[in-house]
Amino acid sequence: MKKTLLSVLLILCLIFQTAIPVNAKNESVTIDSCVLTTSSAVITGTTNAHAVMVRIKDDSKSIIALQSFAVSASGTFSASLEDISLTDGSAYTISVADYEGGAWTTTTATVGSTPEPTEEPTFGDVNEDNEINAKDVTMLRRYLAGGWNVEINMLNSDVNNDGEINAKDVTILRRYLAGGWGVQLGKS
Ligand SMILES: [Ca+2]
Ligand SMILES: [Ca+2]
Repeated sequence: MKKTLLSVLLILCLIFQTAIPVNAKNESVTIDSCVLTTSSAVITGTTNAHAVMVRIKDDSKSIIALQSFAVSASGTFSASLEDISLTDGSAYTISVADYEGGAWTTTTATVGSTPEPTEEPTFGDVNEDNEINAKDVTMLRRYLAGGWNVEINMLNSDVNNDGEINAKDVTILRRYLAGGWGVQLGKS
């Protein structure tokens, strides 16, 4: 009788040992960030799951993308979806779940919500043609003379970067173009 009980216990133990990994699904998922552009999406997050399913839906609930991604050993994922078509300025519903099943973790993200990196000014390129030459001096002089309909790049035209556009900037730009020794654009 005792032997039977022991074997039953042993069998139960074996069942639980093998059963635990099988039942260890439906892990919860945390979405840490979503960056959407008009052609791509990068979704990062953390989970104990081995893999995740990522779904993107538009505002009419149509599925735009559905793709699985592996989770790293440290429990993070970075899902990068390429060649998708998203509308600039529109909001999308991003859902991520354990690949083996379970509830979706959902968030919304807007295309283009991340600001573009600000461009460094090209000091001296008054007319924004990507060259610094005599034309820029002419444009700057016309602008300072109050020339009608003169459009200049204000950041680039402050040649000595002192916050003002005036005759000093013309002088420095001319010196620079003449190959003046020690003339640096963007420095007063
Ligand atoms: Ca120019
Ligand atoms: Ca200046």
